[in-house]
Amino acid sequence: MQASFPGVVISGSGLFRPADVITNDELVTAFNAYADRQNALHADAIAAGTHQALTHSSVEFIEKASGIRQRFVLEKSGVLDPARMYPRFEPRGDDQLSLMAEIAVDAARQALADAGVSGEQVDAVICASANMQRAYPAMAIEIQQALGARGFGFDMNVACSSATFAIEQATNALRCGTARCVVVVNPEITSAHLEWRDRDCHFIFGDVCTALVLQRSDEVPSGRGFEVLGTQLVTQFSNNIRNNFGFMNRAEDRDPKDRDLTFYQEGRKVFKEVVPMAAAHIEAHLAALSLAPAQVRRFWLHQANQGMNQLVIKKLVGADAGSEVAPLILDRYANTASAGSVIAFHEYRGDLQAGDLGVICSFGAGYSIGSVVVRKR
Ligand code: CO8
Repeated sequence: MQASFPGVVISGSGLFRPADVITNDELVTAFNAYADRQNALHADAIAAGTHQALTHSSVEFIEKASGIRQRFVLEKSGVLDPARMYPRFEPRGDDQLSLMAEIAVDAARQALADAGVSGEQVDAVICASANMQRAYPAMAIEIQQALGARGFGFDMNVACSSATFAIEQATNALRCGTARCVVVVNPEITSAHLEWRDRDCHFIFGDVCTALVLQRSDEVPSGRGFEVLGTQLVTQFSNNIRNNFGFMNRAEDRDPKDRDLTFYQEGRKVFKEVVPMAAAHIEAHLAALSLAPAQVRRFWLHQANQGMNQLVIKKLVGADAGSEVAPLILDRYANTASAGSVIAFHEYRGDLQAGDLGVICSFGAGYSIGSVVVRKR
């Protein structure tokens, strides 16, 4: 006898967006002031050829190479201070809600309201993000308590693909009956692990938190939400996006300011290698569901680089990134790691009609690619 699994529906979404915005102009002005200060500080060594001078950043380069025009951050004054170049956060006591949990709870409450579900109905919380504020206890358990949820919570990190990988974990839990209502949150405080002093990457990231509610389809009123038709994940090891920060650093007598203890990448290699992988992945996932890319009304793609999305969507359906087939949000938000494709879903899902198909797809460090095929109910 074949087992029958319940269907799964994404029944709500939420987005926390910080109040602070950094425009490219502000970012480049701060970086160039930092570069000038460093060059003045090392003027003798630069003249002697033993120290490399820093080169100015440029708004034109950033917009042409990435499509990013601004980013939201939790705290901009520290980032824009040429004597500091990273955000300024007040430490909080163990008895206070941590910052990462705070933004996750905000997004989660919005998603629960959107789904028409209360905190007590939630029985699993997955906190999926490219970086966690602390080692333990799990962020998800703090968020679970703040929401008044039951059941269990756990953290997971697959960098930019954390959200889609979490959607698969939530879907499996709902299908297997180990949960009935799952909240997936993606709090991304990228400003704290981005190297703002490196002009190759200082423009790339922004802070946000997204949240999704997933439920068994028989518990969601018909006509509401998006049915999950399938999820597909793949990983392939690469050193081209990396951050070596971790609990071993102290034992290795590392300088906390070492360059490899924040985000670094071979951006051009990532671009070239990930684009064909992502397009082939989506095509194969759709084929496994007996669907063709042309049948899909909307692709909510990972938001790292406008040119990457342009190549992926051209390969799949011949459309343009930024069109209604593949909306772009990275011009306003920059790369928000795992949250990018979920922001696109959150902001560009209201016009879909019953039966319309969509694909949420992330790609990034690992390498990791995750796709979720959905149908509007
Ligand atoms: N201003 C002016 N010039 C610059 C700047 C700048 N800011 N930066 C670089 N240049 C110069 C370079 O030095 C180079 O000069 P030259 O030709 O003389 O050597 C020239 O401009 C061209 O540089 P690139 O070849 O590097 O430029 P690209 O056209 O490749 O664009 C990008 C660079 C935008 C980085 C592009 O390669 C890209 O977007 N690649 C994909 C990156 C990507 O998707 N990465 C995914 C990372 S996200 C992820 O997986 C999650 C990680 C966890 C989150 C971390 C949060 C902190």
